[in-house]
Amino acid sequence: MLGLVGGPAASAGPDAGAAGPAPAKIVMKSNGKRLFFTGADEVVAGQRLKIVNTIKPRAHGPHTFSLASESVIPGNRKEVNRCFAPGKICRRIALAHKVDFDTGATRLPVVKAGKFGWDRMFSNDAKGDSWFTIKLGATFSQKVTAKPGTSLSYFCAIHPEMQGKIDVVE
Ligand SMILES: [Cu+2]
Repeated sequence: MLGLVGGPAASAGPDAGAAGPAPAKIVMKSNGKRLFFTGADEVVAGQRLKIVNTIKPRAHGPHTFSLASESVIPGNRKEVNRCFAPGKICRRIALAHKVDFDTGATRLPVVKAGKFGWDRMFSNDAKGDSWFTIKLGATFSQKVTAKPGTSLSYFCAIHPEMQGKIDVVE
């Protein structure tokens, strides 16, 4: 929807330190028209959370997996359509990733906020943890460092209708 198609594949995230239990997994998927996240809705604190991009970039361009508080994630069509306006959350996330708006490429595929790992959601006044991907089959995995009891909401800043939530448990 934004013309952020093409550009080099800058999104191959590291999947290092694969010791320990299998990571929880969230997959970016397409069923033709609809784009969505599917996968784990629960993760143990300290477990790894892996994001997988299975959507062909030629049709839909890049995606982000961006932790963001529910209050800033677009809740209706109007908010989705305005998400890239100056100061709005989609633009803020793209800027945090240093996305080149002409090519759709980024020099910063991983935005880190808070502690190491998945723990910080974008809010009205702070950055959150986010991964940018433009390559089919790309994955990114890191530890969930948010406290048990936290509910991490997330969405795609390129297709804000892609949304989900994962609960961090003991
Ligand atoms: Cu997307």
